[in-house]
Amino acid sequence: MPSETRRGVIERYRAFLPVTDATPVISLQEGSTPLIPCPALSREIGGGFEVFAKYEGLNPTGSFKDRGMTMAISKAAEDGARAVICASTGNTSAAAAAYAARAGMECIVLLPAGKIAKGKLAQAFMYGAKVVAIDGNFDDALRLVREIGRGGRVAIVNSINPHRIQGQKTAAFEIIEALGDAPDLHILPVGNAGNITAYWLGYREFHALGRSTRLPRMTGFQAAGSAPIFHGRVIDKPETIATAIRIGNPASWDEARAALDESCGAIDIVTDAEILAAQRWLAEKEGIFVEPASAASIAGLLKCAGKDRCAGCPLPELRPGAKIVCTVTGHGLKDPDIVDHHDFRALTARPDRDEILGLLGLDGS
Ligand code: AN7
Repeated sequence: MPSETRRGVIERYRAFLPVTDATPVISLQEGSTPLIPCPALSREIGGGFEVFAKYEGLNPTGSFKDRGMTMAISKAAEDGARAVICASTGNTSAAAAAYAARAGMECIVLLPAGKIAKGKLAQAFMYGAKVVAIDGNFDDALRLVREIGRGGRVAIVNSINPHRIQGQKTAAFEIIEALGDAPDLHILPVGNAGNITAYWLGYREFHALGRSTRLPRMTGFQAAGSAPIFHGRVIDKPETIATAIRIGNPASWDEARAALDESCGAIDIVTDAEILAAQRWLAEKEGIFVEPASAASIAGLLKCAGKDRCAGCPLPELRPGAKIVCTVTGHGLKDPDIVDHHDFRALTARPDRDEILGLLGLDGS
């Protein structure tokens, strides 16, 4: 890849971000992730649409959170912060811990006990964060972080920190540059709703500058058991197998609502079963392994293309040839325990050639 792109989102998009010469750039060369054409998925949904996956799992810590975290930690460093804190369902804490390590800062993460995927927990520990597991969910953890951050001794790096949204909007810039225009439809999973907010900001900024001719319709999918925006009310006990989006009271609720309304988009839900099926489908048919929360966008697209369309579904209104981008937010290796929920079984054999060939039905060939 040309060095032009692989240099981190702050350097790549400096002119569009609130940084100055006085901002120390804390980067792990995040961003510039591939926008992968998905021919099998395009065929599956029909309509002559062209589907792409923005594979954010290829960021340095394996999720889209690195885009916002390079900004949040760089600005914290500029402000002289020595320590940062965040609540997280896993990926934010992994990114915060990594970028804080790089900046020589202390990092404190508040996590819902027992509800963090193993890979993400490993990251928080390995990058040297102080991990506090609380008996509560993400929403409880975020409330506590707001209270602790108020003291001013530690900088909050959750997406209530506006620098996070600024960094994350760069994904929309990259998509416009890769396609030569904005897509017609953008689909993504929604948890705390920072990412849908950030994409909409990025799309609007490039559109206003004449870098794209259109604005995409933003469509979000929440897990059925954790769908506050879809239902229009706080969910006290959110549940879903997609622990990354196990959130009942999103911080960027109003902004997400605005993105949905302004873009003539839609918000809908997918069940855990649909999420798991989509996760496996994408891996088997396109060779793209994503974590369960990320598969919510794919599950959502498959749902829209079926008979069970969401209310206000944009798909039927798209012209043939329309481009659809699904953000797949995190790498599949983040959550290795998920395989227990898929019915996988290895074939077993003695170390014997003929037995193995027989088992595979390749004997006699
Ligand atoms: C893989 O890490 O909220 O709607 O604390 O990890 O911007 O919250 C993670 C969210 C989608 C939802 N996909 O994005 C956290 C956290 C993955 C995620 C989302 C998350 P937002």
